[in-house]
Amino acid sequence: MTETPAPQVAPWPDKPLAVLVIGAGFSGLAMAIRCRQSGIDDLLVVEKAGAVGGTWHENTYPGAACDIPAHLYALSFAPKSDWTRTYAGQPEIAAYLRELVERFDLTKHVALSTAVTGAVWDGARALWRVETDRGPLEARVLVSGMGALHHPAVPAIPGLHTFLGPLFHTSAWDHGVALQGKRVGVIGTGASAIQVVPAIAPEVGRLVLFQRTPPWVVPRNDRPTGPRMRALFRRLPVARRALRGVQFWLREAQAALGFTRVSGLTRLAEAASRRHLRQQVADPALRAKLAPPYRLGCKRVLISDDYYPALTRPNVTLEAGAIRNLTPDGVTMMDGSHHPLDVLVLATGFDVTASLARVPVVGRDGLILARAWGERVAAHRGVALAGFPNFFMLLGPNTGLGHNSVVLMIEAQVEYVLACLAEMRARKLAAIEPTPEAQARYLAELEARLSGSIWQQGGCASWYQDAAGRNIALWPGTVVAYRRSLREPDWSEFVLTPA
Ligand code: N01
Repeated sequence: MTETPAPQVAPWPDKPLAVLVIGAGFSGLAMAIRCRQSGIDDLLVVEKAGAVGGTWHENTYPGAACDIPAHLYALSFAPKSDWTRTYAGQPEIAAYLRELVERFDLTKHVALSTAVTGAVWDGARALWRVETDRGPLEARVLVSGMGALHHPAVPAIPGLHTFLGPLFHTSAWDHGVALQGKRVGVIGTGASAIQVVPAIAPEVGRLVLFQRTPPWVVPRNDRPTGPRMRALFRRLPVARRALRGVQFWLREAQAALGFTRVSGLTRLAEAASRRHLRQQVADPALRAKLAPPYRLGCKRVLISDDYYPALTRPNVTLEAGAIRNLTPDGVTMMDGSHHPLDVLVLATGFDVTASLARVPVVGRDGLILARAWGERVAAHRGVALAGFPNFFMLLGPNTGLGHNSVVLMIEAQVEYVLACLAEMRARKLAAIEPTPEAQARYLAELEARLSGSIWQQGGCASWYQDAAGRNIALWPGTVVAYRRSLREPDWSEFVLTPA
């Protein structure tokens, strides 16, 4: 009888690691791959889920897909020739991320089902003491790849928990709940909702979509990528790179042409979106409900070819009034009307501040991350933090994008961290952290660029903003400009502590 080989798992380290990465999504895996390629093998990625993939492992709601073309949404050093569509669906992206583990021989570097519960900087030993639900770990350098869209925003609707039917958030879809023939309510009309609604509308009995603010929607033009095209990309990598280049520069041009401001480009895109609405929705009353009352680009611009048509189905109702409360059997509106429901889906997005500060991190002299961020969530160049030596964040504050692939931002940050690690080795440093002055200067420049931006001036509120209305999520420029700002770390911006 042949024995089944035991699955390979990361051995639990018994001495301080060179690098500990939290999270095995795009950020954590990119960091791990590039560390190994740079000769850093003393590395562990801890992931609380039972599989790698991060947001692409967790968001399995029907219709989940990426709104950036697949070739552009892949890591530059881990291309994939055989994406099956222009825009990949969640299963294909999650599979891509899982395959990276084997492709780059990461299995023994990834500890799954391991949640980090806290991290404390030990100044005397110049290392991070990290608590996990599987035991303690120590590491010279701690990298957070925890992501910003992670902590579900549960709306404060009175009576929410009195609803007796199944109720779940899009990021924790309950696949055990059959929707066939059911009366289903969906609250929210963001990127998640516009994918869920067309995916489930044909199977449910009735769907009521509760809209607070209508989004701007533009055409998606998604297509399958046929076997010939895939074969071409496999045989001729230059063709794949050329396509990725076109996809990249088309998006960069939008930012360069002023998509971060109310501009001529805004008016052009608004006209295209209104045309899209006119072409897809014949009923003027429904069209009026779907007309956004703010400037395009203020919230994330949504791309879809099947969202508006789904709203014209006879079994779908768009409810644009304000919700008063939930009852055990449905949703009651401010005007007193009542929608009886069997299932309720919260497509209400994420709490960015809570996501970023989820794990209690304590830096130098007992400085608590949440307290350091009391004034404003911020990081030097979006990556490092004054008061937190040898700590780096991937996709940290103000490094998300509205116009291009965030994978490009992650890669720039990973290279910046690697440059810091190389400098630490070369100069035999015990610790590296940005100076408070450099961080404050960077933040002042950022704030100046954000103050006149469309996200602040476009007449909307969005998840990009914190409770005080400041944009803490997006980078206000091109990817090229961000990459340039990270290419050569300026060591005068750092406190370098010798070993
Ligand atoms: O969340 P959202 P999301 N009563 O915050 C509404 C990424 N993503 O999960 O606009 C009624 O955008 C809220 O209304 P309003 C992407 O970066 C990417 O959809 O605040 N409604 C809004 O309509 C995206 O931007 C993909 O007035 C309430 C909705 O809930 C980010 O994730 C796919 C409410 C929340 O929309 C978040 O998208 C999916 C209340 N009390 C997600 N509270 C890709 O394709 C909130 N709402 C890559």
